[in-house]
Amino acid sequence: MIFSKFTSSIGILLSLLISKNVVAVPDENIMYYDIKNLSLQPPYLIEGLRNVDWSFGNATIMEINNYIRLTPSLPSKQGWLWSKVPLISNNWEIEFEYKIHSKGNNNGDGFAFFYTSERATEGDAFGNIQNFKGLGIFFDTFANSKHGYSFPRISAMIGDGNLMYNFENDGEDSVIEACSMKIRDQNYPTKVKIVYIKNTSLDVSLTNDEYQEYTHCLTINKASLPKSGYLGFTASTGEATDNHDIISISTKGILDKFVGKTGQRKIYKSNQGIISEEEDKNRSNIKTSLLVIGFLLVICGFVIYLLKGSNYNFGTSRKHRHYY
Ligand SMILES: *[C@@H]1O[C@H](CO)[C@@H](O)[C@H](O)[C@H]1NC(C)=O
Ligand SMILES: *[C@@H]1O[C@H](CO)[C@@H](O)[C@H](O)[C@H]1NC(C)=O
Ligand SMILES: *[C@@H]1O[C@H](CO)[C@@H](O)[C@H](O)[C@H]1NC(C)=O
Ligand SMILES: [Ca+2]
Repeated sequence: MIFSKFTSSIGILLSLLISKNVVAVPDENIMYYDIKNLSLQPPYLIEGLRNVDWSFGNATIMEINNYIRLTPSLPSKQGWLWSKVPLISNNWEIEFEYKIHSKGNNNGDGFAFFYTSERATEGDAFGNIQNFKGLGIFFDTFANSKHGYSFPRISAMIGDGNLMYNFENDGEDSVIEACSMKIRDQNYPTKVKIVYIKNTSLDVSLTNDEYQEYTHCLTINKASLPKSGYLGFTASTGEATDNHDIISISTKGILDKFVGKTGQRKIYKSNQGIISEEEDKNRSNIKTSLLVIGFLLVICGFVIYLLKGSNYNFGTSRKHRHYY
């Protein structure tokens, strides 16, 4: 009686555990912390006509509730948007939304994201200096020379202050990793995610109309960036033109104690192709439930052993008594 009650309650427990909603998994959010002074959402202008955390210049305009237009679709423009404070986290994740679009047919040149020691210094690398110190990721929509790959091209370079980004060959001398993907004239809002784990890896993934989940673009292994860096977005046009709009920026620090985990997960992702966050979570859910089930089975076995043991003793002692 007691035993059958016990097994049925174990059965209920097990079935509860197998349904994944009941399984306790560590909250993934606690490995991140939001960095408000390096993030940006509409309305962009809060205090009068200023933004307290970001400044912008040259051809760049802010349409208060809609976008920050780095350049309009007009010839020979350049513009910039830079954070006022540097990012100082060892490990971080930056997500931003952008839109590149125009009515014309001759489109370019593109925009760039920077994490650099200097800020707001204008030049010929999509509106920023060519020998920046830190990370540059270029969203290059115009092929300035011939290549064996297609455009638009997303490419990454880590500069030391001497290395130059050469726009005439689309950075071929200095780019470390790159991928080709459609990034202009998309119907849906498009996003980029950049994850940096100090001295370990830098990952870039993005979305477009075709890939609405984050899709891996490039990884730089053993990436090492300056200890702190300002965040910048710059764009330029020449004869080829586009509107280059930044819509939102979200910056998060990743706590050091979670780095091994995140690093591993990222490597796992890039080796195994793209696994959505949801699938990833399910996998760890299953792992957790298997562990819990295993543990319960051991306890269950132990209890059965004890119950059987006492039955046996009881029986034998009775037999004993009978025998005598
Ligand atoms: C920006 O925010 C981060 C984290 O929230 C903080 O550590 C840092 O001191 C802030 N910087 C400035 C200049 O306020
Ligand atoms: C603004 O951009 C133009 C190119 O469009 C450039 O020639 C000019 O030097 C820039 N202005 C400033 C103040 O840097
Ligand atoms: C990271 O790399 C830099 C430069 O390569 C080096 O000076 C530093 O000691 C490294 N830090 C860690 C924690 O490995
Ligand atoms: Ca180019």
